[in-house]
Amino acid sequence: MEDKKVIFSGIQPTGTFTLGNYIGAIRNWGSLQEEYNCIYCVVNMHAITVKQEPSKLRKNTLDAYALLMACGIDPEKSILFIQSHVKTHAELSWLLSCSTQFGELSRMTQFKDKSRRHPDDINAGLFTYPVLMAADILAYNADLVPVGIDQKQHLELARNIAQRFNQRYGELFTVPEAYIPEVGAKVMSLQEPSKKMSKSDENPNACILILDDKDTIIRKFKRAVTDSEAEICYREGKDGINNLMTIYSSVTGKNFDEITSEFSGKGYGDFKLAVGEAVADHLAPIREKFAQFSSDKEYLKKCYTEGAEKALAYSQRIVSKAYRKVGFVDKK
Ligand code: ATP
Ligand code: LTN
Repeated sequence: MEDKKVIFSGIQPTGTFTLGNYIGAIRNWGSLQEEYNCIYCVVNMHAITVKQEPSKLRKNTLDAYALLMACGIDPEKSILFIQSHVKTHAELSWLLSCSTQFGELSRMTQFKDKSRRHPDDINAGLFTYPVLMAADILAYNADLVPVGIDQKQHLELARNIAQRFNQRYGELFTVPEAYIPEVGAKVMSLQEPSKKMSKSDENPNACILILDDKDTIIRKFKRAVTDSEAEICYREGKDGINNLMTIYSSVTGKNFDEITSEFSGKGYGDFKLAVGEAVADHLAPIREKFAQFSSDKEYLKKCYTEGAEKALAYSQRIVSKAYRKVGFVDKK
């Protein structure tokens, strides 16, 4: 690959992607492809840290792959693959887990949240999840990691692990930086705008899925929780409206002042309808491309097989060096 900076990111195949996933992360992935060497991964190994039905996980993984292609990730330009196809991730994860402290992992807010939500299955994988994420990133010596703000803490941990390993065994890993969008780093639930929009929300009106049709999108926005004022402006305490403004800004490119003047004198009903239409129009081409990619199973298979080969070759060089550095005996 050419001598450009390296980008790595991943997404879990835990369901259809939400507008939050799209605005906070995936949308940027496509636009970075020209300027960087991009490596993107469907992280199905992370997904099994919470209970998954095997047949559903298989389908969700392939759908996630096709959906990333529909969102503009081109397997000719980027390395696009499925995590479980590339063994170096699990191998490096073990090495890095021995350079990660129990105390560090105990402080991770995602672990605390997910343990609270799944009290009957607080498994070791859920606890060491961030180590596997660090392995994903460090195995490619990635410079930048485009994610939503909720992943910042995991990224800080990946940086600490890289630095600790380098100090202990000698320079090897690039210390990665988070790449977080200025607007839309955290899209909130449409029903409880103090909580992030999440695929796993039980209330279907809380999140927009990127494959929702136009009527569904508009209906969900019409029901979005706002406030009792009638003023469309970005201000502390107006969580619902702030969220709608963020979404509208992300899909139209307009800034908050422009949005406020566009809707001055208009009511929340008009604004919600405009946001719904703008989002639906923005997502329509993705739905069409998804239908096309997901029906061509052979092409999909060719893409993920080649992606995995490239990812393995790339990461193997770095992981072999890590094996040598810790003192593992060479095989040949
Ligand atoms: P789950 O609900 O299953 O935990 P999730 O919706 O949080 O999943 P992930 O696969 O964990 O999705 O995240 C994929 C990417 O989307 C990450 O970079 C994450 O930061 C980003 N992301 C997730 N939710 C949001 C959101 N509401 N706003 C902005 N970015 C988000
Ligand atoms: N933890 C991330 C998904 C993820 C990831 C990664 C993101 C797994 N490995 C490597 C960036 C880089 C999440 O839940 N969003």
